[in-house]
Amino acid sequence: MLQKFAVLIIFLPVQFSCLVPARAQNPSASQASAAHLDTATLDRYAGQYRPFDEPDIVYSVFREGDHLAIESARSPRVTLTPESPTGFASKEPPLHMDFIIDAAGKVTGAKRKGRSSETQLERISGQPVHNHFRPYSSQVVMIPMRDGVKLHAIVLRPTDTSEPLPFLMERTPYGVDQSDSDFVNSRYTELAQSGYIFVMEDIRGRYGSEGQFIMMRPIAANHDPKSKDPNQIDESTDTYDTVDWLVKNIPNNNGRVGVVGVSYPGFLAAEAGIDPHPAVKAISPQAPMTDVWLGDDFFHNGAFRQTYGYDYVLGMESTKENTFTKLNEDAYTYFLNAGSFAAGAKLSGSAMLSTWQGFLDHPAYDQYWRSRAVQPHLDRVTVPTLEVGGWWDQEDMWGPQAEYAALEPHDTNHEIFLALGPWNHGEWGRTTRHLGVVNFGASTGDQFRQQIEAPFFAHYLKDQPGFNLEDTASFQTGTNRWMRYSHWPPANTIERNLYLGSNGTLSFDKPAADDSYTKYVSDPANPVEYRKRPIEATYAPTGSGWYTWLVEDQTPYGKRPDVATWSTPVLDHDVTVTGDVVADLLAATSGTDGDWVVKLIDVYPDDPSLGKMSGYQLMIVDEIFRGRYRKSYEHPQAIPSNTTEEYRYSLHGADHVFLKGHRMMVEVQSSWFPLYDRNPQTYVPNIMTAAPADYKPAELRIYSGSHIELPVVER
Ligand code: PG9
Repeated sequence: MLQKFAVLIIFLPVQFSCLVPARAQNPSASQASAAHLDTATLDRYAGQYRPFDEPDIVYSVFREGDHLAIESARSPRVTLTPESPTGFASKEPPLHMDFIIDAAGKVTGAKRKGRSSETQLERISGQPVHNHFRPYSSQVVMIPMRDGVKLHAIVLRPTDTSEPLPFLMERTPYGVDQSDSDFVNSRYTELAQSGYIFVMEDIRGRYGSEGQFIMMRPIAANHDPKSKDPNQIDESTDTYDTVDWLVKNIPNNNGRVGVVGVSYPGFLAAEAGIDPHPAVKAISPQAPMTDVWLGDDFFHNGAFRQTYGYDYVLGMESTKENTFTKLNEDAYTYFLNAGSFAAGAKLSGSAMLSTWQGFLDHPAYDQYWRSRAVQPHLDRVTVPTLEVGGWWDQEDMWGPQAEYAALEPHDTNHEIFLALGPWNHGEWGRTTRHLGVVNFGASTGDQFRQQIEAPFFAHYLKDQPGFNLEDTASFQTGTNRWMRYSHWPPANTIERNLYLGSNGTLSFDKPAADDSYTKYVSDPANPVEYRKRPIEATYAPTGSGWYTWLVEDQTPYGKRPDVATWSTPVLDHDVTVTGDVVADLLAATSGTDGDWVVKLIDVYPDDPSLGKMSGYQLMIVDEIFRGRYRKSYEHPQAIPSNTTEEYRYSLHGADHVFLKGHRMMVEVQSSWFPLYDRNPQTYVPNIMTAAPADYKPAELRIYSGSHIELPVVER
């Protein structure tokens, strides 16, 4: 989670993510010229305003001398300088407010323009309400590790109490300098109100910390705290040494430490639970990247996430600090013209970066990736753990479910918990009812933080009552309600197969055994775009469709001749799918390698009263599989041409109700470009370095009997 902009959660509703790049200053704001307005004019604007589509966010505007100021319950005060009688602006964060005045001269609302979003606000009261941020003081420390390297951290403590408090720590590669009182109040609103000694630490080799950064540093064999062997340090030992130093050196602590983080910091939170320091009493890995070859950031089932690998590594390994601003052209064109990933990396003009080299040298699941995987180390419960994940997490959807699945069998004391919601990467940190255009009816992130996350840490770090989660909290989509389960996936489901029949039919009835098939031609010269073009850089400073691509309307893609589609009739009853969904394809290719992408889609009725959701095709679960790995992830093999093979793989968990009146749809395609690199469809030893002549069209056939395995809750 890149913290620098997290303080802008409320001001940047679309952009808040775990990794949001540094942005250029808004030129129109910096060029704004001040206008002088009298106090009576300024006072007219005072009041509360809220976005029409996000009623849980309430901004208060009030006069401060000859300026206006704006704040909300989760965002610090920003001074707005008058530019005109109705227009006000701030340079940093870039923000414009244009007030709307009706014919009677009454201020009725405002247009609010942030870095990359514009919102219409209605004025709901003439009385502003000030937020109540708890005051925190901060201290910078350098913490010695067992090998002598010192790590930079900021320690923040509430100044309004002298009681001994627990620590709540986030370790991060994304920089901690912005961690002040406003930051913790905005980012960790409920936890900051509760009161913790917050510790924000730069990991080894990043920002203010010494030592060398190694992306997803492999877990060392020896975690003996007395060892000083520089070859036996990892993020787990660095956490151990940090905790040891904190409890001994920061006064007035209660001897307990919690560790929290989203994404890379989520991976770091999980590492805090591997041979933990005895003071670590609770951890919450949130969207933790867990195995970047099997299912998280860099590969999924062996298919390489080219644009993500390119952008993220460039942003992280070019310098000690984030530089996420490259690639100004449509990534589809850039990577198509480049050819292979090796050619794309060369074209960038950057020196070869360590993890890029890792991609080139280790396309298969070898020791390089296995040594970075976390789940094999989760073979016992060491500390109460709250795993958190989003149904539409575009980066680390796999990790939280995989970590829970690894820990749960060892959970004899009821200390492993899971929260799953309708979120993209880190969205539970925001106040919003939406993901893209999909409205879930409530600010589910607020509900999670208030009812699950804050009580979890208060219970284990402060012995406070209020944490009542038995095991899993899941926000069920479709019905849009929170469910609680004693285990994930819950046991009360029946596995039912949804068959991909001939002529695009999709049915729970098994088709007669025959050799019918559906076919399409996949041409690497014209791969299926994974989201609307132009495809901006992952964390493009001007905004990017990356954050919401998994909830994008799939309608345009099904119209392509190289996307096969199956659909049920309109449902005459609700179908509830709760648990892991699996694709089982019986398929053949005329080539010798190939990718399979399977998507399970909820098709909304054509109904104008649904507004933007009329006829919408919403992906519920989806996944890719690289054919060469069908027998072994470590030892790829060519696919025999025109021969039926079975491809059975997980599309991951869902808790979704396909409502009566909707249709269920399945799509299969063989490219998802440029997020995933193109499969040449001719077997080559290393796709990363495939030559232009290796890329060939292939005919793909999906045979009768292919199906999706659904865990269905019977009516
Ligand atoms: N998804 C990012 C990441 C984590 C781990 C490895 C690579 C990338 C992140 O948001 O931190």
